[in-house]
Amino acid sequence: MTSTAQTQRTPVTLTVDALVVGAGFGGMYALHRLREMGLSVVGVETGDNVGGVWYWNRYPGARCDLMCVDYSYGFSDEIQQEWTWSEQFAAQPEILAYANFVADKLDLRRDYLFETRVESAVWDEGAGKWQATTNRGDHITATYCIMATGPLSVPKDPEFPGLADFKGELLRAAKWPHTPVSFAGKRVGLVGTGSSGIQIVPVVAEEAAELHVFQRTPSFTMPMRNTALEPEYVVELKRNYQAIRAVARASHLGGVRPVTSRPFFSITPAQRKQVMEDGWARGGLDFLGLFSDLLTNPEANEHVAEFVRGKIGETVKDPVVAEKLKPRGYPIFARRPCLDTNYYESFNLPHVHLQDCLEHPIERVTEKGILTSAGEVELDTLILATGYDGLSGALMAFDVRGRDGASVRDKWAGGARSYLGLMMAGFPNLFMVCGPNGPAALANIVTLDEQNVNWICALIDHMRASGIRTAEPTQEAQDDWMEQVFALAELTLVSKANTWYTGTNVDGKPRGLIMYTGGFMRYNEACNAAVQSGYASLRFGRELVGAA
Ligand code: N01
Repeated sequence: MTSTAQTQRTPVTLTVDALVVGAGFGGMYALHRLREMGLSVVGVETGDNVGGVWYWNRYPGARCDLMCVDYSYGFSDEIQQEWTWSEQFAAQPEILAYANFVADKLDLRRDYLFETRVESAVWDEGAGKWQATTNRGDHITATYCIMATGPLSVPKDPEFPGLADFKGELLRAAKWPHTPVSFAGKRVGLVGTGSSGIQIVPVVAEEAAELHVFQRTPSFTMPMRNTALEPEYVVELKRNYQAIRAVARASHLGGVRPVTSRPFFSITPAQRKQVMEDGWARGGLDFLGLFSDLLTNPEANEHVAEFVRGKIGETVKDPVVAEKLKPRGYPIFARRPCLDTNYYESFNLPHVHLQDCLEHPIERVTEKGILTSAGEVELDTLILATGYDGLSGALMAFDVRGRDGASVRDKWAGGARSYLGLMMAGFPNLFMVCGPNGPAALANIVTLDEQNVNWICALIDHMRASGIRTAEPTQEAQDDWMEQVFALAELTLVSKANTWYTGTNVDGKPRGLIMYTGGFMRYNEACNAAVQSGYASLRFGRELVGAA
């Protein structure tokens, strides 16, 4: 749902050096870099403006749970000096304003076709180019195709039937209306208690007459303890940006979050408790960096999980509700860590009701509300925060065909496979930004976007300087990379939970952790090694197929 009716325009036929799909942080930077290199570029974006996930996700409470100092571009000192963040963790309107500020500054919009969705991208062997079509009837021929389609851009509706029957207001966190929504005096239902649902609950609870939170799997969430940025802090931040970015680029997570080399059992129980109390009191994602073996040692993980369960018990007054909110049966942080402001506290309000879908599963949506095995809950408004077909969903949502007409949908039917999360065997000159099998959601995405785009641009630069028409990874190189991805996945507890990380949230999707879990720094080293080897893992083509 966009803010305005779709703008009328006539279809265009374009021949460009590069097509960039998406105007999120990755796509915006890709378009800028490629243009700086002297290439003709066109960007295509479904929304009517830039911002990607921050354009669509306008739900109440939407806020980045990474610190702005990490979740912002570092490629331009001018941009980081001119832009001033107001809070440690910015809210969606401020992040969207930032995306627009960058787009203005770099004059990005003139090369975007907005309100336009790419429907197919097909490799034309004879021309050695990509042929793309859009839902507006456009035809784009491009030498390079950059898929900056985002790891979370295909929302997922729940499986239970009856959504179309609901006579009240139906809202989706992932595609929130651009006009204000009022909950005053309303009976509101919310399905989903991942990062989105956890942000929505406290804000809607402030206004709604009744709020029913339909929870299937409880998530672990920690206090964000967001603060306004003091002017003195901002001055220091701006003075030190270059050093901060350098630390982020050389870190495990692509950010400046504290990390430690201290294993859980290396200190006494009393010390561990104190470390966790201090981390909890500081808030933010500091807690994740308290122990080095949190995601590799199940016993250590369980101790930390129990500490957090204890905090839930201390916060939620009704012991029955507290018990239902305590996550069990999967390692803490194997699902994406959430940060909240007053999530658990909301359940102390008399008009906020936890509906336990494990005990009483949702059977269907009715005209009046939601029917569970315990009965019907009548609602005026129903909010779905039921997640996404993550990582691979975006590239499988439209028709992408490489050599011999092979489609990404077929190639990835058994699970997404790629080389460095950047390229695919059999898909020449097609690049992914933040693609599956890279660190994706396990690293700070803006640092990763910049690193990916820089790698892609360096390769394109090399190709143009050397008269190379096509580049693609060899099947062996891709298989080697995937072996590394799978071997590392075996070592981490992250693969042990049912989440969008492992694809289990989508019916029929093969289970598997399709993210590189070796950390951003090691990933970056692997990408650099590929360049230093003279791109030995890539097959280069200099002639057009069939050319004399
Ligand atoms: O989605 P999710 P999300 N009946 O998949 C439930 C990013 N993000 O939009 O777990 C009942 O985490 C489902 O239950 P279960 C972030 O990377 C970032 O919240 O399948 N419930 C789950 O509780 C995050 O990881 C920010 O049992 C059903 C929920 O829906 C990613 O987006 C903010 C159901 C989906 O949770 C996705 O988060 C927000 C059903 N039939 C999001 N079907 C930042 O701050 C699904 N559910 C940067």
